[in-house]
Amino acid sequence: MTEHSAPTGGGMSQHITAAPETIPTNDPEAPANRLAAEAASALLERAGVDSIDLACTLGSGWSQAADRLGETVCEIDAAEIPGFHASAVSGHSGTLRIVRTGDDDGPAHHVLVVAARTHYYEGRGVDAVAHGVRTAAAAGAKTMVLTNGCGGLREEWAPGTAVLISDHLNLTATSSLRGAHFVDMTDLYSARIRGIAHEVDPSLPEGVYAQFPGPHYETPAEVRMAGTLGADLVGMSTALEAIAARAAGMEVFGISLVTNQAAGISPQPLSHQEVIDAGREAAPRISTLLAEIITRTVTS
Ligand code: 8IG
Repeated sequence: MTEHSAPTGGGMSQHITAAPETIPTNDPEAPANRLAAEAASALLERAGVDSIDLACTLGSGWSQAADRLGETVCEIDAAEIPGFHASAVSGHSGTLRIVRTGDDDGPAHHVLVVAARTHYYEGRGVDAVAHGVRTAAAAGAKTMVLTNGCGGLREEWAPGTAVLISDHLNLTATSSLRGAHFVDMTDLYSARIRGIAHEVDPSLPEGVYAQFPGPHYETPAEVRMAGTLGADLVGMSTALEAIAARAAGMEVFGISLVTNQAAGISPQPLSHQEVIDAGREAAPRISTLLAEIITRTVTS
């Protein structure tokens, strides 16, 4: 139990005892923040670095990007770091990697590559979903890069199209924050880093990403609803992580790989195999793209 000072009517301080899971997420003593601090220490110690500059979570289709970022300082089985779990989904490897990147002549920069995402649909709760982001922040990352594979609502976006996330709709009916932790979400997805991405590839489209809880895909009616609400992309990650990243003070960049057209957009049914295949086909191209965006961001 953690002691909290609560103001009373008379201006006196009264000690109340809060159940750990009710401590607001802006309190460093919240279990989620303590666990993230522990994970960050373990990670930095294993890597032998003082801090990281940027972290990137790899979603479906993006796993090759880590190899193009620079020299691997260390790669760790995620299950060996507090709070991380072996990944449940095929196509997700379950590792944490520290990579040294940047110009040969300039200072070294360190990137944490999280290939161990916990999805909301795994049922471990929102703190598990946000753990990678909070660990990155605790390890010093100023920037959080979130990638995913998702369904596209625009017919012109063939599977294999990369789309910059300009904003999101959180349709999970929950938050990664708790308590009186009110955080501004205006400009959540950094216009500055989207600008860097457009320097790398001016043709990159932008879109609004809707996070559904999953694990089922949407019905065609739900996809039409999402489109009416303003979504261009539908998926099962990213929004809750972006919220936690912004709350931790990080600059956020999101990029989606359209691995399939969302239900009802094309006449074909969705399949997990289609997702894997689209990712494999797009991997070399999008990995190079992401590595270039990250390298420029971390050195800018
Ligand atoms: I990959 O069509 C992938 N993830 N919700 N809908 C949702 N998540 C997805 C989809 C999709 N494709």
